[in-house]
Amino acid sequence: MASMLRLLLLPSVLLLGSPPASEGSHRAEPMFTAVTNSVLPPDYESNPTQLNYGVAVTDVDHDGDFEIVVAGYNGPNLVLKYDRARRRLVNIAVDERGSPYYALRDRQGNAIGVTACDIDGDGREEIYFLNTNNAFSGVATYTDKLFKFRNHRWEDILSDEVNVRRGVASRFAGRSVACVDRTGSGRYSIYIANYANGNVGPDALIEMDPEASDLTRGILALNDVAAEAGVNKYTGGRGVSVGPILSDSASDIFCDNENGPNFLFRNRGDGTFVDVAASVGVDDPHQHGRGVALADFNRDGKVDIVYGNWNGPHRLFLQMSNHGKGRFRDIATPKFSMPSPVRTVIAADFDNDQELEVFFNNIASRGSSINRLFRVIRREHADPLIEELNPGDALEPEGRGTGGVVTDFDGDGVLDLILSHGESMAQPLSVFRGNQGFKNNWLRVVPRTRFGAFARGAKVVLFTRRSGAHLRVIDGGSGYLCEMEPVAHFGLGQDEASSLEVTWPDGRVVSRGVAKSERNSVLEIPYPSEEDELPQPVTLECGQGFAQQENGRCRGELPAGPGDRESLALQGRQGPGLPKPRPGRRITWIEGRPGYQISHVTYGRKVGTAWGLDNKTSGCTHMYTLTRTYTHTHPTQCPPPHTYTSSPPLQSPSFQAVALA
Ligand SMILES: [Ca+2]
Ligand SMILES: [Ca+2]
Ligand SMILES: [Ca+2]
Ligand SMILES: [Ca+2]
Repeated sequence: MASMLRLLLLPSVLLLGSPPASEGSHRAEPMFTAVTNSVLPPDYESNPTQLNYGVAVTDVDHDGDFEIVVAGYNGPNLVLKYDRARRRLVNIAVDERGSPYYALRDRQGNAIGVTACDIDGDGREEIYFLNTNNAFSGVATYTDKLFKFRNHRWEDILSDEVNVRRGVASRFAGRSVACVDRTGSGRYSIYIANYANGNVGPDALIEMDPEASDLTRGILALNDVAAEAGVNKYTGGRGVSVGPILSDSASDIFCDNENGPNFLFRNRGDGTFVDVAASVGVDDPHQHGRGVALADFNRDGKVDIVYGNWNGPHRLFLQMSNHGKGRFRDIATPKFSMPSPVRTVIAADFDNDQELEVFFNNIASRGSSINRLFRVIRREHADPLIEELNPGDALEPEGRGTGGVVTDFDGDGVLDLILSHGESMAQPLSVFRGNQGFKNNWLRVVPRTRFGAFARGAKVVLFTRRSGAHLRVIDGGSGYLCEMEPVAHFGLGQDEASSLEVTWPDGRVVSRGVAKSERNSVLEIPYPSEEDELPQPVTLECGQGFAQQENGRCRGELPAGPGDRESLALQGRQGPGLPKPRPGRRITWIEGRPGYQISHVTYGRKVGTAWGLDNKTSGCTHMYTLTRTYTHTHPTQCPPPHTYTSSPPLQSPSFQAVALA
């Protein structure tokens, strides 16, 4: 039946793409093949035909492999584990009270949003389900659930006496939930995009109160810190995504909302936030946001935002720099932006060709609505090229799409796609395998927190021999109601990785080379220990366009071109008696390494926004983040960060270090 449908529908898609003849065969080749019937056949236990919503990927049974957690709305939540021997996804949250996963089923809850992260620092991710029982907005009749593994099973800690007493469990109807390490502690808070009814149900931010918790007994006292963090706003909450969007390392939060402007909460660096959506141009006040994803589409080291608006124009916001101030510009083409009943949006490299795809999962609520797939191709000196692809079986014209995730559950290095359906019709989950790019190189990077959990919100930059620097953010919540696998998945085409750099939300950085023997593998990157703090920089091959800096890290080595170049006088030179930068003062001084001076700063291409310089006198590494305000930080035993404001503002500078004669 499904294949029949496919045959009937495929021609219309080909027309829809109407590619030039020269590229036709390439683009028309279907990206995905449905493998539901072999991997997850519809049945009562593992793939019930029910209303499902959000999907998250985490390691539920703590064996090192990911499971797929599905929010069941009118049925149980599911925990799908890949059985390698049988090549099947199997629900381990079985309907047996003795099962350690039994509570996760929570049949009573009308779950829609789900996310996972380590909130107590025991190295294992907790799982949060947002329930919306009997409410579209305002107050619901059943609380959310926050499950922790303790006493050899998963238990809801929101119903612990201490948290009932504190009244912390959200009873508000909400939508997405996401994880944010707002202070860089390695312990995560849960951001809850509620759907307010007037002044009932502001967005919430729930985290552990360490003072009142008893970690040895697994008793976590929880607080809603939304007010102190500055995010307790009232809106029609929809999509949420977390990562260092404007900040260099700290986690910012983007929310695309309904019936009101979006929020872009910039982390002030201390775990409190300020909404800058309007000033950077992503408030989109007249549209109704749904799925969202973060990615760097033009490989300039700045995080871009892609999201869908409900039956409104979909956005692909590239982050620009405008006189040192973050600014976003929508580069969506008419085809890409074409309004649709969109739910989840996923940005990933499905064919490992180095270029990111964007997948729009639409819900066929009033008549057919195909899912759509685009490739965003990076170009030198121009905006990325956006071309429409054929999603193949993932077209699902009659699919009531409500959620979706990517993860490589079978470990072949090609991302798999899982789609959930529901709302207006009970439908089973669908599972898709990629058809393309099996000969391409890839690398998967899994950074860990200091506690050993997945480092959601961390930034991973992969330097390559030929295609520059590729950036990924470890997902803490995206799509719509969903959370992707906690992996930086890089497709490399025929290129090879040379080195990588991980930046944690607290600003810690690890740079390391990537050996030839590590090609096509999964690299675990632990949080650096104190001894690793100031390692002897190893010699890295940074790849084309990049050079290793004195501090061992790869940075863009060439200015973008004469047109972008602007000399900025840096008249000072290291030595006693030179003036220190002062707040409000233009940079006229910068520390350099003995034997070197910074001759000038040029506006140019950059990978990160920080450049490091060693000061041999103080033994401190000074990081200069040259944006409108620039931060001067000392990672070890040095004075705390100071912030200066430059005037006129700087943007995207690159240093040229010149040896003194
Ligand atoms: Ca597992
Ligand atoms: Ca935990
Ligand atoms: Ca691709
Ligand atoms: Ca796979």
